[in-house]
Amino acid sequence: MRLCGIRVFAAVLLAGLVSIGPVDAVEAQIELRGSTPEDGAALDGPVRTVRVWFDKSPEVAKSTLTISGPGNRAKIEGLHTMGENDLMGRVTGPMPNGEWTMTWAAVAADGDERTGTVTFTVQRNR
Ligand SMILES: [Cu+2]
Repeated sequence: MRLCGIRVFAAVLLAGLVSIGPVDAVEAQIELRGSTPEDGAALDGPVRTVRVWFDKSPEVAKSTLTISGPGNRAKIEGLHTMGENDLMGRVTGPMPNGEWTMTWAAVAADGDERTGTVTFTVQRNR
């Protein structure tokens, strides 16, 4: 599918994330393990796809991924999973320079639920 062009990159990223460390057994809630864009990223242009990874599989129908920033006209559409404990979507609409916040709310099959944010900046070079 067209959305999956970053799949190879994502697999490499995910392989790197696996080495982060053991899961805290006390923490049962679904946890964020990574994202594209990464939290704190400084981008030189708008993103067309976004993706977040967790320690377990999120239920797409119960989970959400939204984006907000200057003008608030960009939207995340077509939320789906690539079957790698992830949520993925495409970004439509204009994404002006500035600070953007991606807000995720994930519900796991066992009912675990958590929300969080990833922030990044867009600053075109010309
Ligand atoms: Cu995809």
